[in-house]
Amino acid sequence: MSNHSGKDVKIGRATMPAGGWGSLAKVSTILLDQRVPIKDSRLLLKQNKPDGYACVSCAWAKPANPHPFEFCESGAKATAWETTSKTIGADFFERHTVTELEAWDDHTLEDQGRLTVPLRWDAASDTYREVSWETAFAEIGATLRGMAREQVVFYASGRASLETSYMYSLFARMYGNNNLPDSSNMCHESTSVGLQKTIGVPVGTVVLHDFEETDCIFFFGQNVGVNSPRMLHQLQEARRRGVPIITFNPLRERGLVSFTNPQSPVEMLTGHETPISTQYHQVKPGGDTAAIMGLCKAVFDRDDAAQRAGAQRVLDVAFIQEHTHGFAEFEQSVRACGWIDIERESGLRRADLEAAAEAYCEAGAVMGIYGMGLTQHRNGVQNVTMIVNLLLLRGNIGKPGAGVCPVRGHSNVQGQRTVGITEKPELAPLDKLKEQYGFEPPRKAGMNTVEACEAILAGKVDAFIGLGGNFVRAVPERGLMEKAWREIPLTVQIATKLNRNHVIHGKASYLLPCLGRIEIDRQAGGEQDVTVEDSTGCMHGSRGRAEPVASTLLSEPAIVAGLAKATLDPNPNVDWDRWVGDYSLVREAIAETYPDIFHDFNARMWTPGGFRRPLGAAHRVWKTESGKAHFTAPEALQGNPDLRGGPQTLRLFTVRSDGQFNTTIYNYDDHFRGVQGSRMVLFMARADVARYALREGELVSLRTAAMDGVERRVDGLAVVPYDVPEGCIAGYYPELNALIPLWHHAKESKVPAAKAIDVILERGGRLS
Ligand SMILES: Nc1nc2c(c(=O)[nH]1)N[C@H]1C(S)=C(S)[C@@H](COP(=O)(O)OP(=O)(O)OC[C@H]3O[C@@H](n4cnc5c(=O)[nH]c(N)nc54)[C@H](O)[C@@H]3O)O[C@H]1N2
Ligand SMILES: Nc1nc2c(c(=O)[nH]1)N[C@H]1C(S)=C(S)[C@@H](COP(=O)(O)OP(=O)(O)OC[C@H]3O[C@@H](n4cnc5c(=O)[nH]c(N)nc54)[C@H](O)[C@@H]3O)O[C@H]1N2
Ligand SMILES: [Mo]
Repeated sequence: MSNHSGKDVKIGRATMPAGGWGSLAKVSTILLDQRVPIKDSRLLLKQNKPDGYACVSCAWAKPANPHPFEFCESGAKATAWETTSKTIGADFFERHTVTELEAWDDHTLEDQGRLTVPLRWDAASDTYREVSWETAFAEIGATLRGMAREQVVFYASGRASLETSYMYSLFARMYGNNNLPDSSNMCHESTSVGLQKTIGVPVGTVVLHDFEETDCIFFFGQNVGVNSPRMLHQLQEARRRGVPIITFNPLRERGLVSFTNPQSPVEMLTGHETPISTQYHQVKPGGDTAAIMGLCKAVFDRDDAAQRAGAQRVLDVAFIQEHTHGFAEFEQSVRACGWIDIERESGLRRADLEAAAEAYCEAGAVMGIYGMGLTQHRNGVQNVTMIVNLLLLRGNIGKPGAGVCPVRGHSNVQGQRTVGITEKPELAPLDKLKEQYGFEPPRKAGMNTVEACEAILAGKVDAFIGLGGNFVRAVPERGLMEKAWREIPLTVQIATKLNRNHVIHGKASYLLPCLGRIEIDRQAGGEQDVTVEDSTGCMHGSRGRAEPVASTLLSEPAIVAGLAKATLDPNPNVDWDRWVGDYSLVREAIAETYPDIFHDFNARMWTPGGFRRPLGAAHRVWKTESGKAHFTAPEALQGNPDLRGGPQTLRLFTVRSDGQFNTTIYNYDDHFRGVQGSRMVLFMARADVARYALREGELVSLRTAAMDGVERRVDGLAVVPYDVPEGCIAGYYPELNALIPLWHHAKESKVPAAKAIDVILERGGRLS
């Protein structure tokens, strides 16, 4: 099996804008590769439509009046990947031992197709063997019943519906713990913490309509062309109105530079491109706090000048007075911060930051959009609170066209948190659950992702249940984690496709294959619909449209119910079977637990554009400690306070390509960055390539610059000269996760700091 090491790499020029014919060609290739039946390729017309299914790719908002083709290259790939006609059953696993499968790469594992039968690992033959659903549930239930309640982890990956997620979190709490880590612990937890404490909501305040009224967009560390391409429609429309888009990103991302709308025949034929970013600032990884300090400093300078000239103030003084707290301290910290420090830590020049601040000050309504480039840092929460600071200076929260817009990842990751998948007991309505179901919910804090990893390393996790995802591949500290994983007494994975976390498994291991959201879900009460929450806090119905790939699959609610019934003592207030027969009953239960958000859930779930959850901050009602929006003075400007190597270190940040969805690797190409045939590459500034006397395509190794006695290295990376700042290199997640120490995470949110890892480069890299 090829390991697709850096030696196979072809480096070309990335000539296509985002969208465009290149994207369309990729869509048809993947439909063919995955042998998607013709009738199912028409499914794409049902994606993100009022009577269709919610795309299984990203969480971007779904408009009330969708485009005729409300899908993008990424969504089409995700659909093809799920509705593939390739399947693997018991015979596949008889032919391949698990040890053999471990040598297969991520792409090859998933490319085998959909899992179709429940499987249990058999130690004697080292193979997965088919078991009946009844046996699987009974055995897992019996084992869980005998375990220490606080040593079982219930992970969720962000895709499962609101209905499944509600049932899953109830299962965990009835079992006896709050160990409900979620992929958002590796993703936007910095947002949930940072926004909650500053503006009193854990999610963004922008809705689609705001794009029509905004005057200026600040865009930090999010790669829209690859990771949320449908948002390009809103950005393109804003650009047409002359709205400046000011981007901060160390890497010149093709999709942030220009866009061709694949849904516009004229643009496709003429090759017309809309330039997306009007200013592009190549900030140093981890330098955003410093950059935003610079922006704020320039805003204060302009306000000072206005006051001297007797002109209108630049700060929104009335808003600051009425609505905010902590302004004086913040102002002081900005004024005390010198441009020399700002320039050094951000890697940007004062004049450039002043130009960005000018656009900010001239705009009536400004949005701050951001992604993993801000959250996955030691100071990830601070980066988020810095965006809030910038917006508050001119009253840019709680008015049309303005606000904060974190771009979420998985298609229901935000919703899973909303309906109870959280390790933080204070965020779950425990008293309400007690009253509704008559049990004593656990009050002790559960484990988040990093804490679950720590407990696994310490041998303190007895069982790990995964509702989707590829945990061991997605987390940091690969070397130690893979070793410790094999010692977990029981691992259970509810999944659609075979992945690394199935072949690296616990001492007892089960794979439970489920229906995907695109598939028709038939239950006792007829065909069932589900719901999801998008990135803008809007809830949508979703109806499966494709024939299930196998009749042996169970739905996610049915699997969660099966596990719960086999594990828990019967509770007269929870009828798992009735819920599985009719998901509208689960929605009624959700509405009873969360009446403010979900009242009349069944009646409202098909509202075009979704129904919006109430968000105080969007109306300037601040549910914070002080009842006001909080300015927060930053603790430090440095992006990487405790992983600072010497001058010989490079700062690595990990990114995604258009050929992947997280650990799902569709192919080895990155057509936006012009790389073909390999993901084992390092994007490096030309000046650094010269400084190290390297050749394009030469293989090198990376070693983490941490003095903690753990050897972390990755070999066989091909050098690709690229437009990144000097001293910084970029490479792919998940291949480079072996380099991230587990303790290298955001301070308050514990999101692994995957965007700034100080490493040492060694020449003559071995092939891995
Ligand atoms: N096709 C596709 N779509 C996806 C996914 C996928 O893998 N493939 N994943 C989904 C998920 S779960 C998520 S969370 C989202 C992720 O979507 P994004 O938030 O876009 O995540 P990344 O691709 O990891 O990186 C984001 C960008 O941050 C930049 N960056 C890195 N470090 C810094 C920094 O210090 N400062 C700034 N300002 N920028 C920086 C990188 O160059 C990159 O362009 O996408 C979702 N959608
Ligand atoms: N270095 C580095 N590490 C990172 C990141 C980074 O940017 N850099 N990003 C982090 C982020 S933002 C995230 S969200 C995590 C992602 O971490 P995870 O969410 O754990 O990983 P995924 O790769 O999305 O999971 C893919 C698997 O989910 C299963 N699956 C797919 N669809 C379904 C479904 O409908 N139901 C069920 N039950 N299973 C399904 C399939 O078996 C597939 O193999 O990784 C994090 N890790
Ligand atoms: Mo994510």
